[in-house]
Amino acid sequence: MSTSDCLFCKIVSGDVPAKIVRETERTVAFRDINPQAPTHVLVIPREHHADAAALAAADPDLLAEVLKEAHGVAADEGIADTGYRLVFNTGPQAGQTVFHVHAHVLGGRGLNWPPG
Ligand code: DGP
Repeated sequence: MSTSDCLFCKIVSGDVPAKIVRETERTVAFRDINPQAPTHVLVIPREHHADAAALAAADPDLLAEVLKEAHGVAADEGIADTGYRLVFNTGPQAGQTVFHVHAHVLGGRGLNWPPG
């Protein structure tokens, strides 16, 4: 998929609105449109990479920054101490629907394991 067709690239550019909660020069964090928990925030790199594997191969420092920002979101949301879950759905069978890498930050309620 080219970046012009990518929903999350459009959120980065401001062409699609989103509730942004945190930003750095290289990342954006915004609330999921269909929240699965009281806190459900997506953290993405501004640059387009299809999934976590592609980002790890292309720019591991940027993947580390996405993770750092995910922990920052948890702290901002007040769930860092109680616990939260970070998820990178990677590929269709794992439920990935948007092919611009994103970390889900989920918390604010008890989370079951294993996931569905
Ligand atoms: P995944 O299934 O892992 O690819 O997660 C994609 C997530 O993106 C899903 O939880 C719903 C969210 N999402 C889809 N479209 C939009 C949108 O237009 N705005 C926002 N904020 N989130 C979206």
